[in-house]
Amino acid sequence: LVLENELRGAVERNEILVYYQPLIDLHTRQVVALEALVRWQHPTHGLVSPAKFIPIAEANGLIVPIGEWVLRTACAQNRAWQLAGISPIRISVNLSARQFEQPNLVEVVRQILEETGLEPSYLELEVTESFLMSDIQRSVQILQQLRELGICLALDDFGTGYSSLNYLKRLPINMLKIDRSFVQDVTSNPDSAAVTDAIIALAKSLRLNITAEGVETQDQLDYLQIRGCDEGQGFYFSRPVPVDTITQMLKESS
Ligand code: G
Ligand code: G
Ligand code: MN
Ligand code: NA
Repeated sequence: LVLENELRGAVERNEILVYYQPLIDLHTRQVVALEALVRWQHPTHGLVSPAKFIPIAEANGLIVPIGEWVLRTACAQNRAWQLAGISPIRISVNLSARQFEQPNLVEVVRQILEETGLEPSYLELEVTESFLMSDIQRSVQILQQLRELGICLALDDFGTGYSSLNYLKRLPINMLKIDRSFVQDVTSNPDSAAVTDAIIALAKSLRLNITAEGVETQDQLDYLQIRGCDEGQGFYFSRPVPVDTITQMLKESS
């Protein structure tokens, strides 16, 4: 409860930060995208994980202004990197169910793109099956409108939700992100390997790009690369890091 009260105003007090984690093209080994991951720099508790405060913010609606702030910050930062001469990459931002329910979501995204001057193809939004499936007809409509802005859409945590394949083929998305629970033991658990193989095959037959999350070892990377995964993300490459650290990494590889 204390945390909840303190979360109100955390944005205004500049306590909310965006960390960035690279996504690597497994064919070229270049950084092709960054996922924006929010953090709360609490004055006494230190760095609070989103796993702790996002559920609170979801429950009381604060996720809407916080999520919008993260989106604006990430788009503005990506534009700033491009202006600084860094090779253009996508910025990927997580959307919460509450944001997706807002009637003005598409307009907010359009406005942020306009305001920051970021070319839409360099923005990706991550959505999850669970909140799309509650009203599939509306979801398809909203996703279509977002696609028409020219941005990319990724289905996050794929394999953990309840999506029927019949729904999946109707979703106008570009990318599937294999949940890290499968990647974690893909080289030791035949069931995880089977699910991972099936998701990759599914993505290919639907002509979707495929990212593996939670890559932590060379063996996992080798497995995913041989199976034809397009992109990888995980501690093997880099943890989520503060903006100054990622800026340095991008400059060194540009
Ligand atoms: O960065 P970390 O692994 O601690 O994130 C934990 C969870 O918080 C993940 O499920 C991630 O998707 C979620 N998360 C991180 N940043 C954001 C954000 O800006 N918005 C939303 N809705 N979720 C986020
Ligand atoms: O739900 P979502 O996929 O957005 O979650 C992203 C979260 O996954 C972030 O909190 C990030 O810290 C975490 N993460 C990223 N890479 C790895 C990894 O290699 N291993 C583990 N355990 N977590 C990771
Ligand atoms: Mn994500
Ligand atoms: Na995920």
